[in-house]
Amino acid sequence: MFKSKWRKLGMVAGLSISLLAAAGCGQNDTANNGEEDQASSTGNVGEQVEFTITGIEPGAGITQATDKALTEYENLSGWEQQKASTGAMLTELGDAIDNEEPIVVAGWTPHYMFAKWDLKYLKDPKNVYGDVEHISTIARKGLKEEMPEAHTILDRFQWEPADMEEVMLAAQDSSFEEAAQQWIDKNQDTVAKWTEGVEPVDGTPIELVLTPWDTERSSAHVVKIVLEEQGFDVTLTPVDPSVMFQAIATGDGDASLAPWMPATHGAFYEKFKGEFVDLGENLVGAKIGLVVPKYMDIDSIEDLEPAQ
Ligand code: PBE
Repeated sequence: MFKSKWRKLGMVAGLSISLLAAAGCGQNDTANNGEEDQASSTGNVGEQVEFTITGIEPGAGITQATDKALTEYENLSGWEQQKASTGAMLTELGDAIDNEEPIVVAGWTPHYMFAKWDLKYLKDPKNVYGDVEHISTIARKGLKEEMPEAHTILDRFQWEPADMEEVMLAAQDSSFEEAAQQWIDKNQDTVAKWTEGVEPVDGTPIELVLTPWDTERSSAHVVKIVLEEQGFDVTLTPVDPSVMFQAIATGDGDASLAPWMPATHGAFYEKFKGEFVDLGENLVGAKIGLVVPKYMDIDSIEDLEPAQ
């Protein structure tokens, strides 16, 4: 509602609000199709989105990166990040797209948002959001010695963004348990490579710590089933990224497949560096950044206008 007010103000820049009201503008959205198209491609995007970036959960790495972008980009002076939840961000993005309105969100890949809608990353000349990310596997100190079977499987676990997307997509219509099982059934050869020569165990408990996003639900559920088939009793514990590193550093959790590196969780990684073991990448080709619908006529974060 506020956004459409700003859209109209952007469209008819120069007219006063009272004149707008007198002219009855904004009363009938559907009669304004031509002008709306114009509003999508011209005008002050900052005003149209109320100088607000639609972010996600306060504890996310991308939320930290966006706070950093707000200080590093001079042209974002006076902008704010709205922090709520991934669900709320996706709802707002979907609503904006239904109405062909401008919106700037904190987005990432892999995610179905890019399959569902025509979106683009804004260029990030100051490289606040980093470049290509990888997702790492980390383990608590001592895991290798105490649970060598689990350690071997965790160390070998590696897949492609397309695999992760397949599980994420299938889980939309079922559950992560079912989607992960389906993926495993279809990829027996890959799974066999992860478990080759590993001795079965008898109910050894193991706790995997993950972060609360679908990317990590996918990897955690796949590895959970693989470890269970090997005889482990697996617990999955979702926490914020900062707590994930802390849990592995203190030994409260055994391992995590969830750190996005080097940019997204780099600050947490550095904070706990030396207190956990890095088993290397489990996926290459992730990305975070500011994302807009393709119909918006901007290409770079630097194309956003300051609030003053
Ligand atoms: N994400 C998805 C998370 C990591 C995985 C990009 C939203 C974040 O911490 O930003």
